[in-house]
Amino acid sequence: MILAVLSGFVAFSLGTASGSWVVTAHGILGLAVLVLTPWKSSIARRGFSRHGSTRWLSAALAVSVVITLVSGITLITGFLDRFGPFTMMQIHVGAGLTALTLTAVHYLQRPVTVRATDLTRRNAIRAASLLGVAGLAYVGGEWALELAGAPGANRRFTGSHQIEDDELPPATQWLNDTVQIIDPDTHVVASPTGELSIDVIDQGGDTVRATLDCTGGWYATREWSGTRLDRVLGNVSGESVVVRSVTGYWRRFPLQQASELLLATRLEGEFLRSGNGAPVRLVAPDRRGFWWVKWVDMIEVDNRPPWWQPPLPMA
Ligand SMILES: Nc1nc2c(c(=O)[nH]1)N[C@H]1C(S)=C(S)[C@@H](COP(=O)(O)O)O[C@H]1N2
Ligand SMILES: [Mo]
Repeated sequence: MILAVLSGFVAFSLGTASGSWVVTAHGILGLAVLVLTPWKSSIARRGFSRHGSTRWLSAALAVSVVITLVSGITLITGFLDRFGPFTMMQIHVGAGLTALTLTAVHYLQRPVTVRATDLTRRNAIRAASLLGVAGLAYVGGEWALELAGAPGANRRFTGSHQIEDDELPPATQWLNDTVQIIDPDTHVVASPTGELSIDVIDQGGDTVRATLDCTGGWYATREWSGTRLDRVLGNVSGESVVVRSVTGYWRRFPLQQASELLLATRLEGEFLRSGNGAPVRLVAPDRRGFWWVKWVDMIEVDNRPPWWQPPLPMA
């Protein structure tokens, strides 16, 4: 289960197809937890009648594991993207993290000591067959989705479903940022080469086709245009570049990657809408949506390493 959470975290941060095996591994580990459920629940039923004080904790753990599994499977099938105010991915991640926390508490209350005799050949074979069964279930599931024509059958390797070509990417905030309404005529972006007007960025003549893939579970491949980031940096030296939003939201990138990043003023040739980051947003190909800083107002280069930031945005 710990492995399932770890692989889930990696899958969440992932943007390139080379790491898609992590997502597959996450699916197989999740199914392994599912295969173990009937067996574990009979142990739990006995435990439940014996220990009065920690029963509710165990019950909450069981509920969060079930919600994690059900939402995970729902994500894969793609039949339902939301439940109430939450996206299915938010439910899956939230329940998964709750299950992890409750497992830690459960373990502290009833520690299980691993004995040398547990590491037998027999148990190794058991673990291998468990993963085998889960792997077969995964492959079988993929086939079933294909046959049933489920929306989940053509999801991206990240698990995200596609936004229709004629629709704008849905205005999406990371935690509690709010859409900014900014006057493009007076807005400037502070950069190492001075203050840049939106007009100048708009006339950069650079265009990229890139996939915006939100951890919320959707993606959209679109054409973005504006000015490549390296062009506005001149020959400044340093280790990393920070791209900041008027809201305070920011992300740090390796300076050598500046030529792959785009300051975009347009989406499919049209000026951006406020919800999508107007008048200027970052386009970060092969990175998950949370790297695509909207409403950019500042670009700074310094000597800190690129990893000098929270792994996921904090604001
Ligand atoms: N300033 C700022 N930029 C942001 C965000 C945010 O909350 N604030 N959300 C990010 C996330 S999580 C995603 S998926 C994309 C969504 O882009 P869109 O709203 O154009 O679809 O913007 C990113 N850029
Ligand atoms: Mo996102």
